[in-house]
Amino acid sequence: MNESQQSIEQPVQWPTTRRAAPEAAAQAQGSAVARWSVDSVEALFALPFADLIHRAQQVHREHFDANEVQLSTLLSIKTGGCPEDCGYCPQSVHFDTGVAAGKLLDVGEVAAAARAARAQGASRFCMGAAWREPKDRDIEKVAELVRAVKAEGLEACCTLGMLSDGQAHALKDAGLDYYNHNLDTAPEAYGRIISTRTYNDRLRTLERVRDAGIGVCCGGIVGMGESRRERAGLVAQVANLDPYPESVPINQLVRVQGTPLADAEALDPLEFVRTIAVARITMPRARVRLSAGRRGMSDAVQALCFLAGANSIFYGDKLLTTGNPDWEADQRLLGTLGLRTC
Ligand code: SAM
Ligand code: DTB
Ligand code: SF4
Repeated sequence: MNESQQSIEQPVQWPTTRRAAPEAAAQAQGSAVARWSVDSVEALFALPFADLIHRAQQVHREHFDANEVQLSTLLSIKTGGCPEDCGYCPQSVHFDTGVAAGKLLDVGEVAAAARAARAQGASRFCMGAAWREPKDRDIEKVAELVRAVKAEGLEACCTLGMLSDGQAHALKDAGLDYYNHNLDTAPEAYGRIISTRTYNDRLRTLERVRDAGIGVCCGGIVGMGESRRERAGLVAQVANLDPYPESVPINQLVRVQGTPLADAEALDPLEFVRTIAVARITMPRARVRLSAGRRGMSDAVQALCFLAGANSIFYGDKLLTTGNPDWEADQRLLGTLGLRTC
């Protein structure tokens, strides 16, 4: 066995407190928790493709039925006009993308969308808002939406930006099952993509969500011009959250005209598949979600993602503001692959 294989087999033991935030790690009191070094994650990326997929398959089958895929439907409940400057996002007020700012949807509209999603087979309904951080009065309204989604028999997920402790608890009290808050890229790449908040802001919200007892959904975007080492850095950050998230969305950048990343070089599809495999290996029990970017992927690439351990998709013809394969196309693909849904 060579050196890089050894580092893969034994993720480093890193003294840390329960939290993965750098400042928490710096105050480590000694409890040893397995952590993935960036080197060990990068070594996974560098495996021969067949070995990487085989390893991911083994981990996947140990923890899940490999023929089952979970379906989450997205709805933008408050679109556009966001004060943040995330370089990938069509909803930022800083970029001219043609996305108009809208108001928060009312409970009737959301309940109808949730009912339709359930009728099409989705089990989770994720509501996204283009906010940096909600106001307390927004949380009261979103709590009502969460209750409506739950009443339709779906798991409820929200992604609303940064939260205070009180807001996280209020969402938990309303019955929220999951909160999506992505780290998006490696810490060292963050400043190239976003200037209006820090990585630690993100980590703090994730901690508040966890502490409130809400399931954590956290992943990132690849194809933003990052290096492979930076992709490994993102996966290591997410995998080292303690505990790691229940859901891990891996998005391929949707290049939107008007955003600074509109002309980013396209990522090699096999590198996307590798990212899925590495996420599966480092987070064995997580739902790894093949997320944005599926419209640009062939059925063959999506099939490879499922082989690499993806076991969830965003399902429905729209993501937040951009397109997604329609229900019929996905039903066909899942049928062709013999995948059952849950
Ligand atoms: N405003 C909240 C926030 O940023 O957390 C919630 C909504 S935001 C649109 C949710 C996530 O969508 C982002 O964290 C990012 O990972 C993803 N996203 C946004 N634009 C994207 C794009 N063009 N391609 C891929 N993923 C994108
Ligand atoms: C996630 O990781 N991806 C979703 C969801 N969480 C909120 C959002 C993708 C957005 C793609 C661009 C758009 O449609 O606006
Ligand atoms: Fe705003 Fe979220 Fe888009 Fe960033 S990703 S601009 S925070 S909506």
